[in-house]
Formats: sequence, structure tokens, C-alpha cells
Amino acid sequence: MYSLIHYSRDNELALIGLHQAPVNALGHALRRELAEACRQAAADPAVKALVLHGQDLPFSAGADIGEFGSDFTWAEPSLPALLEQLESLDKPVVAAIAGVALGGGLELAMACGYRVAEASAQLGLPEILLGLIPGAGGTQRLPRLVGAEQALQLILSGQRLGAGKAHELGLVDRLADNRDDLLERACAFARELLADAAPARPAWPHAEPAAGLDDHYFDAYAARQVSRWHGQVAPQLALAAVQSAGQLPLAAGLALEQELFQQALASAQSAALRHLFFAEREALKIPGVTRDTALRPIGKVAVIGAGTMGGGIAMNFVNAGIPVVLLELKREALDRGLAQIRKNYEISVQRGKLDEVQLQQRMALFCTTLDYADLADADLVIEAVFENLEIKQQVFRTLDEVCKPGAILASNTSTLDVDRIAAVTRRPQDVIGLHFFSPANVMRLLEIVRGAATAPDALATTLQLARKIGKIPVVSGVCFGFIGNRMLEPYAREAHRLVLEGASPAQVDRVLTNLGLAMGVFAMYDLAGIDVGYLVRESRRAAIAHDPSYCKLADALYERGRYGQKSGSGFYRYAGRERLEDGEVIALAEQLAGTLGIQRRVISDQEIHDRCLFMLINEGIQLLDEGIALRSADIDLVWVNGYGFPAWRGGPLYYAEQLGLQRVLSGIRNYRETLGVYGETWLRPAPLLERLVAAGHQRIERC
Ligand code: 3H9
Repeated sequence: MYSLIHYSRDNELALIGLHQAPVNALGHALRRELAEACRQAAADPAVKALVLHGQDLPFSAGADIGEFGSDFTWAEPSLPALLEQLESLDKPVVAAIAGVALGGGLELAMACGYRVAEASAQLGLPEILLGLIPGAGGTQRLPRLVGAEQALQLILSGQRLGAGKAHELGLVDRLADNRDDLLERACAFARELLADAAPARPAWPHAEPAAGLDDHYFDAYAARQVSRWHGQVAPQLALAAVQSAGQLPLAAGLALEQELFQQALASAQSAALRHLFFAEREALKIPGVTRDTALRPIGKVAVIGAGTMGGGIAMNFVNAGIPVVLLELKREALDRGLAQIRKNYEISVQRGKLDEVQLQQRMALFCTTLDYADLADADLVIEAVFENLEIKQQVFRTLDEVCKPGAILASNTSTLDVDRIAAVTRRPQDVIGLHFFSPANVMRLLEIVRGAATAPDALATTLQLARKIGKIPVVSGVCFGFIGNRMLEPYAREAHRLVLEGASPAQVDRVLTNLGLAMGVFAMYDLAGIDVGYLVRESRRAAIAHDPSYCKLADALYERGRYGQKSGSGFYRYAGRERLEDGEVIALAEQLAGTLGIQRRVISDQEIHDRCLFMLINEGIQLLDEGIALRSADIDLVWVNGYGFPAWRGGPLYYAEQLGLQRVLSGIRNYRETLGVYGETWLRPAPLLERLVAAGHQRIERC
């Protein structure tokens, strides 16, 4: 009778096991069967209590995100209606939570009168990360369980709680030691409730969720967050919904929540965030790599270079419990690197994210060496030495000598040709690029560069490892700068040129941050170091020599020792951490423009937006055409997670689809014509963009 539910009886208990692989997403078919199972249990006089659990699966990851936008979302029983049905049963219902109870999954658990979770379960309402608000009672029932203040924090952060913390807050009634005894513990709890003649639902611990909060609490909260929310609708809707829990009876609060949820679901921002959710999962699917591809065991990692980058990379593995050997050429460099790592962990301890014992455990996983011979037993070696081909090739020659067969040899290059690095070894199949972003222990993006000879199992192993250390991996082919930095080049080039033509660095940055980017181009260059950008340009002077205006202002700043934040001045001046506009930079731009024969003029914000963004998009489309990126959504992931592109705009290529490909193409063509030689040199529409527009495609895909 059921295909997604395991229904069984244990004396006076009905056991209802949800079984919709892989994560019990509450799609229409599962909802229908669950409603039927609840009706069956309600109608059976022998059943006195119900236990809901995930049958050999996590409890539930919430509503089926793939259903949103289709008729199935609200097909009866809708999730809110199903939960109201559950809540109105006159028999106690115990939710037994294993794995995850997220979003609608936690809402399902909260509609039950009682909850038991196994110790490693994770609970949360992550809807906000999808541009949504909880829409099946979460904004009403959570405040009644844990209080409005706590509920607001959980709903607005989307943060997951461990079962222990959930228990402390009163979200969970009982804890089971592990998955194996969860169901037994939940059944024992249900029997206890029956023996005690407990009510089907206990009274809400916070019947007045906002009691004790200042009258202006919610307004003041919103005022504090408004700049951080940056025009995003979901946080404002979530706040209004939680606020209503303190003002309205449950039924009215649920009705209001429904309205607000619908608004969030219909928003372009939620569509963009849902696009990224699926993009993240799709990015793991790589041609030539299947579920059956055998993985290489990774028990020990070596990192060459203990500077900021090497140290940050090493921390990722240690955080996941994998021992790391750090190699440097000099003892002092090793000591300095290790001291910095300890300092980073100490900051985490101060912030309460780590305790002293964990700090000691992590430090104990590091060992250091000055001798390459000590890398012989490493399963993965990542070099993070100076960005220079000859130096990296030399490191790889040595690795080829000392490393065991089958070890994966990775370069953390951000621009160089991985195939030329692989070519100096006798095992190019084991060589791969792992491009971490700085700070490497914080940034989630990991570009995995697949060389021409990289073996599928080496690729599969690094993909899986990336997930294990909490990164978002995106596979790129080999080219200068891979996906991210190659796209940065035309985007930053336009920004630099616009300043010569009459914009100020602050105006350019403002246009970009108004769009939602975490940082403008010039603030970013000042942070990364103008000397660093200069060295990258030095490595490819031949390719840019034909344009004397190319990043000329940055070169001039470099010559004046204005290296950015670290030297107190760059495109801006710095007073401590405060960024100030600098008239000297404008004067320098005017002088350079005069020398180069560039007519300065008033530059509109629209032109800044179009030239920077359209060239960024254009390069992304070109990368797709060349096969460097496998899909346009991979490009979106790179720019959202590595370059501060606003997630709620879905990434640059998704943004282009919303703008309309025709608009992007005609913008590029227009500037190509109006910018003279410069336009002809650089503003060339990608052939794929032209083909897509000619064929009337709205989506960016190979054609
Ligand atoms: C919501 O609940 C709204 C309600 O408040 C109101 C409604 C009216 N739906 O991540 P993984 C798929 S909004 C559909 O690789 P992991 C995923 O696409 C929802 N599919 O595994 C993937 O498919 P494939 C709020 C889902 O072990 C497969 O499951 N909930 C859903 O690394 C495995 O996923 C959330 O935001 C879903 N809800 O992580 C939770 N969840 O194999 C979202 C997963 O074809 N989910 N899939 O690529 C997660 O955070 C993680 O998936 C989870 C597992 C932690 C559960």
C-alpha cells in the first residue's frame, strides 16, 4: 500500500518510517503517504501513540527544493496542511531524529509533540540560505519552543545545531547515544508518555515567545542589520514572521507565515540561491568520473611552504583530522608558519569556536620538516611555493624522486600551466592543480585543475577530499588563471581603464558593491597587494604589450611603492583600517591619460556596470565554449564562493541570463564601436555568446 513509508505496529505504537532516498525530502508523493499513514494510525483504536522516523535514512532534509515552482509544491496535502493534520492528532507523536532534521524536516519534527535525537543529529532551519523563510510553521513553532530571540537568531543565520545544543535549548526532549538505539529510545519515551497519561502535545514552553523582549526589539534588530542584508528580501520577511509569533495566535501566525513564504518563494533572489544549491551538487558530477571510480586512500597530507597560503591549506586537513607534514627550506620559516597557525586557532578559542583541548589536538596533528625525504609516505602533497613556473617545476622534479607511487602531487598555482608542471615528472597522471583561495582556511572555493593527463581516480579522490574538508570544489581545465582568475582579468582591466577615462576608483568600487559584490576591484587589489598584481602582469607582459594603457595606473602605483593596504596606500589611502579616497591617484590617472592620449570624460555608473560585468560574463562564456568550465553553473560557483559575487544574484552567468543575453551582446558591441582602438582590441564578443543570441537561447549552454 505504501511505497515510501514503512508502517508497522509495536503493540500500542505505530512506527512510521519515512523512506524517500536519499534524504527524505518531503515531496508530494512522500507527503501523501505520510498523511495516509497518520490517518491509519489515528483510526486504529489499538494505536495509542505514533513514532515518526527516517527508515534507514536521515530524518528529513525538508521540503523538496526541486519541486519549488512546480504544481507539486502546493499539491494536497501541502506541507503546512500535513503538519497541521499531524498536530491535531489526539495521540502523542514522537519524532525520532537521526542524521538531519532541516527546514521542513525540522518543522515536521516540531509539529510532533515530542522529539528524540541521536547525539550526532543536526537540526536547523536553513531556508534563509535559499532566499526563503520557513514556511511550514517554523517561524511560529520554533519561537514557542525556544523563545523568539533564539528562534530569530537560528532562522536568520540558517545555522545547524548539534543535537546536544538543541537539547539544551529545549528543541529536543531526549537524546539517544547513537543511531542504533534511537528508535528504541523513542519507543521507550512514547511508552513512558502513555504510562504517565501525558497529553498528545505538551504546553508550549514559551507560550508568549516575545515576553521579556523590549517593545522595539525587532525594529532595532532590523535597523542594525539593514546594511548587511543589502536589499535581500528573505531576512526581512523572516523577521516579520518571527515577530508575529509574539503577537498573533498560532493559527493566525501560520496564515501570515504562508503569505510571507509565498513572497520569498516568488522572489528572483530565492530562484538565484536555489540555482546555486543545485549547482554545488552538479559540480561534483564529472565526465569520466563515476561512483565506481576507486578512490585513493588519503591518510597523510604534506604541504610545501608554511607561509600564509601553505599554513591555511594545512589547517583545512588538520581540522578534518588528517595529519599534515609541513615542509620549508629554513627552520625559522617553519617556526613562523606554525606560530601563525597556533595564533589562528587561539583566535578561534577566544571566539568560543574551539576549546583548549581541541587546539592542542589539532596542533598535535602537525609535524614539520626541512627534508623532502620526509614526504615519502604522504598520500597527497600540495606545494604552495612562490608563483613561478621554474620554481614549481623544480619542486615537482624533487617530488617525483621522493614520493611513493600513487601519491597525488598537487600544485596550488593560481595561474600557471599544470600540464607543464606535470611534464617534468614521470607520473603526470598523479599531478593536479588545487587552487585554494586566501585565507585558505576560511574561503570555501577550491578550483581543481584537471591536467591533460590527470587520472580519473586522482580527480575523484581530490573531489571527495574537498568535500571532507568543507570546500566547494569546481573542476577547471588548464588555461592561464583557470576559471576565476581568467575572468578576473577582463573585469579588472575594464575597471582600470575606466579610471584612466575619467571614473574614480571609489566610483567604480561603489557601482560594484551596490550590485552586491563584497568588494570593488580597487579595494580588492589594495587588499591582495598591488605588488602581487604587478608580478602576475610581469609574467605575461608579451600578451598585453600591444596595449600601453593596460593596467597602467596599477603599474604606476607599484613604481611609487604604493602596494596597497600593507604599505598604507594604493588606489586608496589608509588611516588605520579606514579607506580614504586619494586625490593623488586621480592626479596620476589624469597625467597618465594625457600621456596616453586618452580623452577624459564623465563616466556614468551604468557604463561602469556594463563594461566590468559584460566583460566578466563574456569571458565566462568563452571559458564554457573552450571546455575549460564544464557548465555555466560551475562558473557561477567560482565567482560566488571565490570572488564575493552576491549569491542572491546567482553568479555572473545566471545574472547574465536574467539581464538577457541580447542586452549583454549589444552592450559589448556598442562599446567595441565607441571606444576606438581600445574597444577593437579588447571588447570582442565571445563567439558562443553570438551563437546563443542568434539562436534565440535564453540560457547559457554550449551550442
Ligand atoms: C524548506 O524546507 C521549505 C519549508 O520550510 C516550507 C515548505 C512549504 N530537496 O547535499 P547532498 C538532494 S526548504 C531536494 O549532496 P550531503 C541533493 O540535491 C528546504 N533535494 O548530500 C542531492 O541530490 P543529487 C530546506 C535535496 O550528505 C542529494 O539530495 N532544507 C534536498 O552532503 C544529496 O545531497 C535544506 O535547505 C532537498 N531538501 O548533505 C537542506 N536536500 O545526489 C538542504 C538534499 O541528485 N540539503 N537534496 O545531487 C542539505 O543541506 C544537504 O543536502 C544535506 C545532505 C545536509 C541534507
